[in-house]
This record gives sequence, structure tokens and C-alpha cells, in this order.
Amino acid sequence: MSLYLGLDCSTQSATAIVLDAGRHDRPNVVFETSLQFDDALPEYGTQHGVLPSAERGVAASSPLLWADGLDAVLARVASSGIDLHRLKAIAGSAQQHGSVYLNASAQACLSRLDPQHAPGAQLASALARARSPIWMDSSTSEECREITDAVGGQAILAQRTGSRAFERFTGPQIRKFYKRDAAAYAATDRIHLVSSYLASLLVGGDAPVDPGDGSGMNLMDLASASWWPEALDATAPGLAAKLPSIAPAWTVVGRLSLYWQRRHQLTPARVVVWSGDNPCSAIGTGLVRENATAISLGTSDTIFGLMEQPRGDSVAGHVFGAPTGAFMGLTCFANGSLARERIRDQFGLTWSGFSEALRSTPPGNDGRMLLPWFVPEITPLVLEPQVRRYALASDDGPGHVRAVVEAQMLAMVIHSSWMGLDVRAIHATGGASENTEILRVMADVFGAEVRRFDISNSAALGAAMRAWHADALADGEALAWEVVSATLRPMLRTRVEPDPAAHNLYRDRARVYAEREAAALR
Ligand code: ADP
Ligand code: XUL
Repeated sequence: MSLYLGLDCSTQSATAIVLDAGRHDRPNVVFETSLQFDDALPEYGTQHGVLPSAERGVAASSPLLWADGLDAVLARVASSGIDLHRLKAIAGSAQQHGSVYLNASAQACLSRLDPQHAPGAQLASALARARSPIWMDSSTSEECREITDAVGGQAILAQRTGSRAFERFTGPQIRKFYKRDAAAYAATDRIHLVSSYLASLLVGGDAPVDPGDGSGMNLMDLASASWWPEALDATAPGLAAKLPSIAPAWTVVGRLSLYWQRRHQLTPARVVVWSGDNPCSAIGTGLVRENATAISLGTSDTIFGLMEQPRGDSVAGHVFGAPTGAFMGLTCFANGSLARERIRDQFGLTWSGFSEALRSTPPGNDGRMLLPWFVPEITPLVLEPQVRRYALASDDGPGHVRAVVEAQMLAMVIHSSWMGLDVRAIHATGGASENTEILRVMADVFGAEVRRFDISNSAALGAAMRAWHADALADGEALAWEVVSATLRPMLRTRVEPDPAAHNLYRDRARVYAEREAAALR
């Protein structure tokens, strides 16, 4: 049996999962560890993984923090006591859309890293931009308009790249950087996604992006998985030379560099192309065909499902590449865990108090409702945070708890219908999927069975499963995705069945919610 390491660099945390898998026995997770950036690396000064900023709509983090986060989880893997001689391949997952700007000295810097020291400080001189814009940024509406106009409208952009222009997408972010700081843009040699940056770090070279994460940029032609020249021209001059290549998600980029081998006594394992957290989560929740829908309740909430071919009105959401080589539809909500935390903290609750509030209030919340835009919202686009309450007293804690969760689930039903997904079964993942009461609201709102697995970090697990799949392929042995996804079968932990009466009631609440949302947006 061989070991496969899956890494995840998300908004708030870094995670490593080691999968023991091979040709015969049942694959098994033998190690899992997570660290919160704010706690583990306080010197970077992040809050929930984000650097403080006074500028409206701006959200950024530090690429050096991500490097040191990677180093810290690898240190834990190295001291886990598992037999790492059997480590054959590593793949990774990262928060999507964020971008890292390297200068011309980066390649030399990466190949000269000193294993006596953590990577962060050593990489500072390789950056053309100290702060990386991340997916929570909503400051590029102007650039979105400019790019949309230049390519001939949002329908064309959505059809070619899988999405209309979105503020957080990498293309509009690159354009803003170019407009604001043309000299720093000119000094940028390579613009990586968080995923391809960390893969580059592992091999000490220059790693490609995969079509899954590449499709979150408004720059890639989805059908051919290649850069779309019109979009590049619309974004910034000379961009083609600054972007990495695009390679299938199962590509082996290289071997773990000497830096990491020496620093953590690791083998020269194969390093597989990294992807975005949502594409990796598709694999880690067992979505390898159009057989189910997944909902991730992480910092963002996302709903997604596989598509054999792109379909639906992608002006409404996104069609990304999937790690299987197919496609996936996705809708993303910025007011996920942080909105739930806002209500939890406002009423001085713990998560168990939050759950108790859900238990003590009825489906439909006796008509109490809110629109949950505590921070700028992606779906629907709400740039100025606003929270609207209906029949909800300001001191009604339990009412607020149910109202925020119901609002999130109703918004998901409404804004995912464009995908035409089969939602008979929902595979729930992400930190908040630990909360069974939240899953009960999900099951009732969707009228679908909700399944939860032992591992709630499906992005890291999916990365480990991708490493296994790619390693087998590199050895000349095609491993069916069904074999890979069967890893999850013994991990099924919980099934939450919908209540038909509650589901009926929520159909009506969805209509009311949609009307209130439309009124608020007018
Ligand atoms: P990300 O990968 O985006 O960093 P995670 O998937 O790790 O986020 O989820 C982290 C979030 O999970 C926390 O911000 C917290 O709000 C939420 N969370 C953790 N436990 C619970 C719980 N029992 N109930 C609700 N939410 C929870
Ligand atoms: C997806 C999105 C977020 C990030 C952070 O489009 O913006 O889900 O990937 O997890």
C-alpha cells in the first residue's frame, strides 16, 4: 500500500490528509491535521485568514503566510509517526480565484531555499506584490464592466469562460492591479493562482494551473482549456507571457524539491497539479459523475454538481472544469460561516446553543425571516452589506438563528436552479456540516436526503484521492474514478431525511424569500 498526501490551503486554515491506498486493500485515512492561520501564524496579523484593510470591498491575504502554513502542516505530517517512506504522491487544493504575483527572481529564489529556515521570509524578495487579492474581494466592479464590454458582453464571456465577470475572479483583479500599479504589473513575471503557486513551491519550479481552478479567472476558454486571447487582451497588456500553462488535473508536475525533502525528511514524492477547493471537494464528496449534489459550508457556502458537458445559464453562476476532465456547475455565497458566526456571537451562543436554537424553533420560523448580507454578497450581487429583518425582533436570538440558516438554504435553492442538478441526495461538507441541525434545515428546504462523511475537509481528502489517481496513471495504470470515489463508502456517517411537510412549507417560503430579495435589490 502507498501513501497519498492531500493538502488544502483554504481561507482560514491549512489542512493535510494522508490516505493509505493502493491496489488491493480498502483505502483509509491514516492522518489528518489542520491549523488556523490566525492562531498558528499570528505574526501575519490576519483575521479569519484575511489581512485588515481600510479600503471598501478589498480582501487580501499574504502569499508568505500560505507558504508558512504549508510548511507547518508538512512539519506535522513529518512528525506524525506514519511510515512516510511509502509516500508516493502529493496533490493540493486551495481557495479559488486568489492570485500571487512573482517577479523575475522567483525561480532562482525557489531553487535556492534554505531548508534550515521556513519558506515565508525567504520568499519575500520573489514577490512583485506583497498582498494577494482573495475570493472575498468585491472591489473590481469597474474592471468587470470594462472586461465585459471589451469581449462583447456578458453572454459571450459566460459562454466562453464559464462565468460572466465576477469581482473576485482573477482577471478583473489582475486588471485592477495593472491600472493601479502599472510598474509593479510590468515587474511581474508570473501570476499564479494560490493553487499553482503552492504547487510551484513544492517542486521548486513553475507549476501549471488545472482547468478547474483556471476556469475561475474569466480568462480561460472552457471548451478547449486554453487561455482565451480576447479575454487576456481585455484584461491587461502582455498577460499571456505572465500566466502559467494549463494542464489536466492529473498531470504530474515534478518531484518534491530537495528543500522539502531535507526540511521534513520526506521522500521525492510525485507532485500532482493542484486545483481549487471546490473542484477538489467534488472528488472528496464522491461526485465523479452526475449522481448527486454537494453543498460545502465553509467560510463561503457553495453548491455544486458535476456536468458531463457545460449547460445551464452560466450568467447566473459558474461552470468550472472538474478534476475528472468533465465540468461542474457551482454557485457561491460569501455570507456562509462568517454570517452564522455573526448571529452566534451577537446572541452570545456556542455552536451547541446555536443548534439548540434551531431545535427550539419550527420550520418556517413562524414567518420570521432575514436577508443575510452581513458582508458584501456574491450571489446575488450585493456590494453594500445590508441585513433586512421581517417580523423578527432585534432581541429574538432563536428567531435570528433559524432565520439566518433558512435564508442561506432558501438562497441556495433559488440560485442553483440554473444548473438543473439532480438534488435527490446532497453530500454535505465543510466546517459547518458538523452541525446536524443545520443539515436538517438543508434536507427540509431541498426535500433531499443529506449525507455527511467522516471527513469534513473534503477538499484535502479530494486532493489526496487525486494524488492516488494521478500516481496510478503515471505508473501506466488507469484507475477508474468510481474506484477512487468508493473510498468514501465506509466513511458515510450520517443521513438526514427530509420531512415532507416541512419541505412543502419551504416551497412557499422560497417564493416569499425570492420576492423579498428582488425587492431589496431594486
Ligand atoms: P474554510 O475551509 O473555508 O477555511 P471550513 O470548512 O474549515 O472553512 O469551516 C470553518 C467554519 O466552520 C468556521 O468558520 C465555523 O464557523 C464553522 N463551524 C465549525 N463548527 C461548527 C458547528 N458546530 N456549527 C456551525 N458551524 C461550525
Ligand atoms: C468559489 C469561491 C470560494 C473559494 C473559497 O468560487 O469563491 O468558494 O473557493 O473557498
